[in-house]
Amino acid sequence: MGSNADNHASNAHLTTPTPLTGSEIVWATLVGEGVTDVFGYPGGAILPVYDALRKFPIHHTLVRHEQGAAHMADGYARASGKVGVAVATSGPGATNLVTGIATAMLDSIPVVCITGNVSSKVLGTDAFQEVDITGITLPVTKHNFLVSKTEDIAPALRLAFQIAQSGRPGPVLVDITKDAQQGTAIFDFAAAKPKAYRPHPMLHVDEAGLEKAAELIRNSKQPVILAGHGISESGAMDQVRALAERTQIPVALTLLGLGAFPASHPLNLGMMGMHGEVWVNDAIQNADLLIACGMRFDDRVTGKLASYATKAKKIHIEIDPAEINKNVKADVALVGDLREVLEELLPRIAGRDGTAWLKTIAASKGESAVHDIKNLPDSGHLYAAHVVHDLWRLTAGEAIVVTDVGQHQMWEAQYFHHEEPRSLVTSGGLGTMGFALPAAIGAKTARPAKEVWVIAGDGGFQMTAAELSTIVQEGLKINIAIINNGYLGMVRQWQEFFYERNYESTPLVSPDFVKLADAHGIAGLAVKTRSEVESAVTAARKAPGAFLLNFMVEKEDSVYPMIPVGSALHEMIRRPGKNPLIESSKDN
Ligand SMILES: Cc1cc2nc3c(=O)[nH]c(=O)nc-3n(C[C@H](O)[C@H](O)[C@H](O)COP(=O)(O)OP(=O)(O)OC[C@H]3O[C@@H](n4cnc5c(N)ncnc54)[C@H](O)[C@@H]3O)c2cc1C
Ligand SMILES: Cc1ncc(C[n+]2csc(CCOP(=O)(O)OP(=O)(O)O)c2C)c(N)n1
Ligand SMILES: [Mg+2]
Repeated sequence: MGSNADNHASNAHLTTPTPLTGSEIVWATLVGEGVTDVFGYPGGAILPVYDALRKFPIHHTLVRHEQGAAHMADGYARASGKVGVAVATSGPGATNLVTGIATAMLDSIPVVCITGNVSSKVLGTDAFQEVDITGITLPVTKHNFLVSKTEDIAPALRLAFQIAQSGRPGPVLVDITKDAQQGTAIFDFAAAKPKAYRPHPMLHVDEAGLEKAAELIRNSKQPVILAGHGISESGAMDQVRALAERTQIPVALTLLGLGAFPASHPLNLGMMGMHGEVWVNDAIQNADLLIACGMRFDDRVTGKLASYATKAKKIHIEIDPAEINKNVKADVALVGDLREVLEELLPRIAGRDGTAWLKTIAASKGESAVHDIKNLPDSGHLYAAHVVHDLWRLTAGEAIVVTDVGQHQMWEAQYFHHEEPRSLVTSGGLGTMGFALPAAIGAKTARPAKEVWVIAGDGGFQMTAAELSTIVQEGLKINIAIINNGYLGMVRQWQEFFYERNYESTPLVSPDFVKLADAHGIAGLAVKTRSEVESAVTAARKAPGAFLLNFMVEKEDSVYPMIPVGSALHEMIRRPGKNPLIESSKDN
């Protein structure tokens, strides 16, 4: 643990050009960029940087595995909107970051990773713990740098922060050789400022495009807004809401869009895609206009492209020109920052009557809700849906939920209703198991006043469970819900549906998670019945420190509905049988 807030010497460096070592320049630049927290793990090639940390007001969280550092920086960024920072040594330290960097890349998260490397004189000689980490991370970073001169450190780091946050956000890696860390140069923070960010030449919205979009909206009878992750990244929540309310157009959300438009809003339809609600996907398939706001038509969202929303014109509002016409052809592309584009579009849009279309959707909703299991009377079985639903009821409006990847992630998306942006932290694009526990540490560090819940599967939790020690060392109040179904559940579900129930390598033996927590000094409870859920959640919330709940849920439950890979959006697998699995949307 290293909190160096009582050292004041550093800030003066920001205004007066001063000779500093490369290591000091690293921290002085981070201070100048407003960084207060970093997540990392030391080693020989980054040791000069660690040695200089005590002089700067930056808190360092010591992780248990560098993958954790990258996920923590990522969770920090997702929960706060700020840049997350991870630090690691050369060789294995750097390669351990890679999964976390790729996770941030796929979901466009601004993260800066700083790695040490061997001295520039021995670069390329297979020196001890030398890897070409800029080469390795080239395809999973937005940009990366190999810095071998002390005077280049500050400009590279400042540029890294600019690149990570500008346009479509993403991870940037700065690899600094040991001799550059040890050398001395004049540190001039102001002079190291990157040139003003020049948006991509295509980043402009032309009058004609705006007019065409307004006309399509005016003439549409069955429009749907597709709300994505770009809404929270752009801060366009108010503009999207204004668009929906003025035009009475219903809003379907991607997994990463959840929270960007309030779940309780009457125009909110719910999640679209592979495990989205049936009425949402049906509305998209029957739409005559889709207005895509900061979403990239992922294959989990579109299903089979050839039969995706064939009757609909598409307006695509998106900051990255590479996303336009990548998966789905746009009739109108408005390339730019979503909030800015909507601010230009909104004055051109008048009110319209959406009653008929909203009625049609409401009619399809009644019988096809996914809110089935939670409406069942208590049969003595504990379903994950019960757990997530109770968690939502008890923490509504308070909690940031950080999920892992698998069935529990989808049940969270279906049964936890997010009202605010940045209240769901989840790995969508890479779908990285092991993400939740470390990402929650990042989220709690960024927003200490918020209640933070991890919802993880028994499989994914074990991938990064070592970070329980980090929680204890940092004294963080994080609540952990393990949805323990004894399986790599999502893979088991695919085996059930598509591989004749051949449960090869998916049954999973786990430790007693409550005892594991206890060994770390973390309190916990096992929960086996539905009637215990509420009191257990309340106990966890009331406990002063971290708390782990091991929910022993039904082993072979599946996530419904589901679009099989390669099928169209309307070809969903529905929950089999009728009673007692009643499907109704009454209890939401
Ligand atoms: C097991 C599993 C199941 C899944 N099932 C589903 C499912 O059923 N439904 C579902 O929706 N997803 C599902 N996903 C997630 C899915 O894989 C994608 O991650 C998700 O759909 C992407 O959502 P998005 O396009 O909103 O976000 P991103 O992939 O983050 O894309 C955001 C887009 O917004 C753009 N953008 C960023 N900033 C701005 C800005 N300022 N202005 C304008 N544009 C901006 C970016 O360039 C990018 O194109 C699943 C994932 C897993 C692991
Ligand atoms: C690092 C990694 N390895 C493999 C996978 C493939 N995978 C996706 S979901 C899943 C099962 C997850 O099991 P568990 O954590 O128990 O969650 P559950 O689905 O049971 O809720 C697997 C293996 C993955 N997403 N990430
Ligand atoms: Mg499991």
